[in-house]
Amino acid sequence: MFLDEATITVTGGAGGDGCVSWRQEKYIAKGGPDGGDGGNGGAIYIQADPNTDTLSDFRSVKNFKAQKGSYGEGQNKHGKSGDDLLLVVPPGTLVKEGENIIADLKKTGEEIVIITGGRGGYGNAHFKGPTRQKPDFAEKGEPGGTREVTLELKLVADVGIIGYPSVGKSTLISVISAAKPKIAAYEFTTLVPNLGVVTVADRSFVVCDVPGLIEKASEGKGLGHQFLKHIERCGVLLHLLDLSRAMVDGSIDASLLINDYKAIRKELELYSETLGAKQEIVVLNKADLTTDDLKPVLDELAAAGIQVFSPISAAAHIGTEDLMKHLLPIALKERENVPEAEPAEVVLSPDTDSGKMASYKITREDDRTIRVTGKRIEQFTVMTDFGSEGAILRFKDVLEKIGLGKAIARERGDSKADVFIGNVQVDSHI
Ligand SMILES: Nc1nc2c(ncn2[C@@H]2O[C@H](COP(=O)(O)OP(=O)(O)OP(=O)(O)O)[C@@H](O)[C@H]2O)c(=O)[nH]1
Ligand SMILES: [Mg+2]
Repeated sequence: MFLDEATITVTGGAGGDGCVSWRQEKYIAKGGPDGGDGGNGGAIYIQADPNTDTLSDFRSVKNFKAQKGSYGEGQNKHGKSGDDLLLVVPPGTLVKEGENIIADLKKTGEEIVIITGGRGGYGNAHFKGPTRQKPDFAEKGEPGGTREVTLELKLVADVGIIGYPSVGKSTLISVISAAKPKIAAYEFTTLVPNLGVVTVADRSFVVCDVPGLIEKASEGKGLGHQFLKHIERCGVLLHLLDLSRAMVDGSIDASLLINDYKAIRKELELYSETLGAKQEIVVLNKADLTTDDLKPVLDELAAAGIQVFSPISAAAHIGTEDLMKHLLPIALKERENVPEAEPAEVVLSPDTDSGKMASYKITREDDRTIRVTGKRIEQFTVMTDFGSEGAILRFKDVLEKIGLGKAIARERGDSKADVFIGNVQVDSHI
């Protein structure tokens, strides 16, 4: 198994600012307040999508921001909400924050709201009431939150390359993918499986090259045995036959290829029913070693029930591209045989904060700093426009109502400590 990983930063769209505006009325300089609310900022979703194969897109672009909400305007016009942003990942992707798993997006369509957008600020029309006829302030839009998350995907190989030692399995994977395995003319060069990602057009599939198999591999002989369980999970097998193993005194003895093929098949079938039943594509490698017409050889193989897709030369890059084009749809189709997707679900991380204004915590961080935390009170504070007298009065009113003003005063005593609500310093406004 191969781990694909990417760390990204997601930022919700900021809410748009509310608007301060007055109705235009005949003969009245300043009509009633008609400033509209700002639009909410866009959220970011992460969704499992079977049309994506790896996390490689997230290695080039790492910062994602949803759209901002628009400003409110006069005549009670509310700002437009920012567009949400959808990030698609292959099914099976884990979303983690540090070591915590926040979502396991197993099935097609499963999604998580990874960050919400900021709320749009209220316009001054919102604040009109019996005690406030002419509210001359509006809220600022709430900034979108930011989170750093890690995406993690265990890649199961779609295609397993099998065959005798030295048939060119590692050479092939090195040609079709960025994998850099050891390649040598002696047997059992490969000691552990190599994985590579093959990209054809805009899709990818994962290929696994395992140590060579030999007779009695199913009983543990050679090295291949312990890796048969890896290829048991592949969607399709790519069975490599090696022309050089059938060359006797310059001519090709097809019966030797048939023997090789059957010997490997026998081991697969003995190892497990699953492996024996797996779809298989047979290719004949090292075709560059002869200029002879290979048709009679292929015919003889076909007569023995072995359909060779094509002769290739991994080392000379002959036929490898066509082989990959042929494999792509088969590999993708096999993925569908993974159990059918259940209806989409939304996974949300638990929220420990009740979201009420009065749900807050006061922490004395050190002699000089007191910090108030709480989702709603922090949101309210960051949205307050401290440049406006009216907004500051409203801020003080709210603190009074929930008893926070007194609670801060108690904690602060005579200390003159700086007071923050979230990250906003507020001691000059309380
Ligand atoms: N002429 C020729 N030689 C090839 C071709 N492909 C691989 N070889 C050679 O065959 C030898 C074995 O290649 P590997 O890719 O290491 O074979 P392998 O199947 O991975 O071998 P093990 O890991 O030992 O099972 C090397 O010397 C390669 O250069 C080919 O298409 N033509
Ligand atoms: Mg090898």
